[in-house]
Amino acid sequence: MTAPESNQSVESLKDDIQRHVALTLGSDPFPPRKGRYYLGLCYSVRDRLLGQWLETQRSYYDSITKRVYYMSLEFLPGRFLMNYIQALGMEEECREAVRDFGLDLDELLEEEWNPGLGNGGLGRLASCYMDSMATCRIPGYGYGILYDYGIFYQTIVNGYQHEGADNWLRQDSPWVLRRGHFMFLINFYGRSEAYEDSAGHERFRWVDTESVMAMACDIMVPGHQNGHVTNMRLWKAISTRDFELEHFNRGDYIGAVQSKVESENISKVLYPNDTSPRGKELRLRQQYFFVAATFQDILRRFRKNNYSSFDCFPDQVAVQLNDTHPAISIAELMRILVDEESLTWETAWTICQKTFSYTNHTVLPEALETWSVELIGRMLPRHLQIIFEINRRFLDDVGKRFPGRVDLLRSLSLIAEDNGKQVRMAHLAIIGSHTVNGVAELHSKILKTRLFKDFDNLYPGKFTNVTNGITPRRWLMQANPALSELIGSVIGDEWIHDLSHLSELAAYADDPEFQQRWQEVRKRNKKLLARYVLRKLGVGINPATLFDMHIKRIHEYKRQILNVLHVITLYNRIRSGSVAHHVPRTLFFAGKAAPGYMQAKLIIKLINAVGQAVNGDPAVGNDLRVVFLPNYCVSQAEKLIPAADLSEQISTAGMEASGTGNMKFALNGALTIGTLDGANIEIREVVGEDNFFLFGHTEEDVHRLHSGGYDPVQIYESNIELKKALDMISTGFFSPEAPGLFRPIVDSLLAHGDYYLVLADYAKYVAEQARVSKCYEDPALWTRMSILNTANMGKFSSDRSIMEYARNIWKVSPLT
Ligand code: GPV
Repeated sequence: MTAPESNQSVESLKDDIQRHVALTLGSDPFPPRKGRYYLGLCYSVRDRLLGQWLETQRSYYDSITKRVYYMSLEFLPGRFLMNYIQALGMEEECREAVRDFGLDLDELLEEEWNPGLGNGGLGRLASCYMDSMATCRIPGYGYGILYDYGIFYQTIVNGYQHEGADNWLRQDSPWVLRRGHFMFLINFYGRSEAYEDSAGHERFRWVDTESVMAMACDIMVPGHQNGHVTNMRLWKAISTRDFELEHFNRGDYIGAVQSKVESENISKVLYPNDTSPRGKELRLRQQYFFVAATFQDILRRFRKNNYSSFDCFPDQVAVQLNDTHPAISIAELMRILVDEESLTWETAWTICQKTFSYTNHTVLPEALETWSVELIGRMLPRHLQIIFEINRRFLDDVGKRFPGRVDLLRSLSLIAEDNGKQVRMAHLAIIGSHTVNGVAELHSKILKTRLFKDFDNLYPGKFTNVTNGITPRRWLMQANPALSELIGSVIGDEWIHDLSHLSELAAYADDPEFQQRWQEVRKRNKKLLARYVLRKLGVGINPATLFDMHIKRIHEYKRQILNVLHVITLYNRIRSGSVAHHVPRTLFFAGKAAPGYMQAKLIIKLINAVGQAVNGDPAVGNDLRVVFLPNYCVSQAEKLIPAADLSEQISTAGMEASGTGNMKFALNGALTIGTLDGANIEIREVVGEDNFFLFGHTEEDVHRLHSGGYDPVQIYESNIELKKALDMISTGFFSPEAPGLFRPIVDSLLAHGDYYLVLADYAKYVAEQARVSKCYEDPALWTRMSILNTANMGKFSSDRSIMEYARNIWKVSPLT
């Protein structure tokens, strides 16, 4: 772009911003105020994207192409403004425009609230995939719920987690386009009624229902500088008029308003579901609400193309179930096809199986969804009938193929009998889909060989793997501008579209000049973070120390406790002077605990208590610092990750399905200390054994230890440093005001069998951490390892993942 043109575009952007401040917001543009001008900029950027969005949506219709429906109850998109600006390639223009008003773009960006419509990895993955679908021009949509309240806002009070309401829509978001004219009726409760059709066949209809409307709210997801803008459609619950009239007729005004409010509760709040929200009626209502609305939208589009038959439905529609949260879709599509479209059961079932595919994200038994037969029967009576019929035909088939195998029938059945009758949603998703995938190689292997072994035998080839990925746009270009620029200066910018280009950096791994520039960037990022921590917590940290980060949901299987035991061990070594010299470290923890998960909340308190003891001990000085950053979210991750030296990925082997934070760190040049779990294994494979700090029992070891013979007490008795650390926790060293406070943590490790094998991995972990420190003392070595991590992370672009889904599962190709 020539200079005069660019001046022109800056001037017209400035005009637009002021016009929006005055005419959209109704505010006086003078003097320029940050909050108003932030919004003025949002609307101006939005204007520039809307045309592309309309055009993309129109091109889907024009080309009558197969489309992907990515159904997810969670999305964590992070802030939109910079994402849109960079997608449009107008960063410099925006910087200049706001600078002319005496404002700073980076400060304006901080005005945006994070849409916290997800819990963690699963929701963030969905957003990385939306980004890649748009960038790879895969025709499709994201579908979900527009929660009024996202994941709770976390504060730390006296070391404890406090949950606050995240009313993110308090100020209208400029990004949410409400489609007030676009509503679908959603039914619940009532009963299934049998009747005879004109041909004398028994049919069913769902009657006497209560209903609510689903209103479409759209958010644009742009591809990177390619003019393609994908739609994310989130449903909001709106009460129906009928519902009100019924009350009004009885003269019950307050009752009318109350029932209106209650029906709108469906989209009120995201479930913080790390310990699963088993049996929560509202959660099942959310699932069906979003499924029923989405399918009405899918069918509306399908009908628009005037198809003569439903046989070609699977040639037009691919539905990806993001975990089992949308699995009731399978019963819903069967209901539509059989009850409303009058297809035979067999035809309908074939269509279903060709339409759906299912991604499993966990093997932890407590996180596998089940719904009681009683609840489904009450809320979705016709769906329960359909689920029973699916099960009857399925078990019939299994019985014929494996006569006499009652054990097999019991293990495969959609209905579990052991704990009151429960519908196993994973089983429904497996048999209703053509493909089931895990999210990393090890995880997919565990699905096939352990969790769903019998299903794999029954349906060879149905189970497959798609290793997760992350978008390099947000997680490198946007989060780490300094490193992006350095990379660009030696290998160009192709990596933004094709991350495999990063491999060209390997040639510079030993180049002293490049190493120095690499270190300068990392140092700069660490200083920026130190400033942020000082601002947020009032705690000073030293950027020259090793930044060691453990940031993710707080959960026992992620083993924050193992990290804490290492910190206490270092602390004891420093205090006793038993190490001649120590590599100074700053430990960063961040993450939320599910509000009902007491052990996880106690772990947060312990981290803070240890931090308080360590940070306040003059004997420690700068050598060890512990900070817990409250309210971990996408934007905070973007600040932390580019400043990390060490990434903690220390879950019990076999328990972390994939992990995606692990990828973000390695992409930004942090080194990983990790177990052979989830995607760690594949990261280590590509970055090289020498550039990865490995420790701990393998998945097979874990399986063996769980089968019997593991004795954590014996390990405790025989390891002096470990015993000392645990004794300090259990005797109140970190909680003098309440000495027994942390007993439950120590009990879980000693008295209750240490299910997550913390003690089993402690010694190896501490030893590997010593190797980390040693490497860190050799800057040339460390920098080389860091460069090689970034250089070899090409595989973990979500573009690669999305193209695998597109080719192997969805059978769709990019629009040209
Ligand atoms: I199931 N995951 C999540 O964040 N929430 C869930 O409810 C379930 C899974 C996570 C896994 O724990 C991660 O290992 C994985 O990387 C992520 O999903 C994306 O696949």
